[in-house]
Amino acid sequence: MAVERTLSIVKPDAVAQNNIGEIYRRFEMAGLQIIAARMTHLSKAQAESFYAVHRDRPFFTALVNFMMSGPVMVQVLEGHDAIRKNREVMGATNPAEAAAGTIRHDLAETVDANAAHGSDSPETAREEIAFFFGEDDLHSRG
Ligand code: IDP
Repeated sequence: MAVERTLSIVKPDAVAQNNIGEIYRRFEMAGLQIIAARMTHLSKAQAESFYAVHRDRPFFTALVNFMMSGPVMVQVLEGHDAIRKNREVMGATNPAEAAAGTIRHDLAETVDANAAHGSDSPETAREEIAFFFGEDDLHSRG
């Protein structure tokens, strides 16, 4: 499996609960390297644009409001099979359905506030990384 990069977000609920370090530890334990990271507070326009693919879904307004409700950590994770591996470490979208030991099972309670985001395909990963970072921000260590 190729070395991939994926965009990860520690969402406002997990930042508010002081879980940044716990989530970063889980990424690193899974063999994912953090090659870029920044704390930011999304504007409404940014949150709407980032989740534009969901704009016609019934939960879109709630999702946007939640994502702009507090600061988030955005990071690029790199590693073998990084996109799938990150989603495995995060667990299912709904914490109630997430496997024990995953971020969403252990650190989140509702599908609205589910602790973490991870890109779902190589194409999405490229777009989402470019949404937050330039090439010069990425510090790949091989
Ligand atoms: P993912 O984050 O696991 O990739 P997506 O289907 O891309 O899941 O949905 C994006 C985000 O929208 C989810 O992480 C979750 O916070 C929110 N979401 C998805 N489905 C629902 C729902 O049925 N109700 C409320 N929020 C939802």
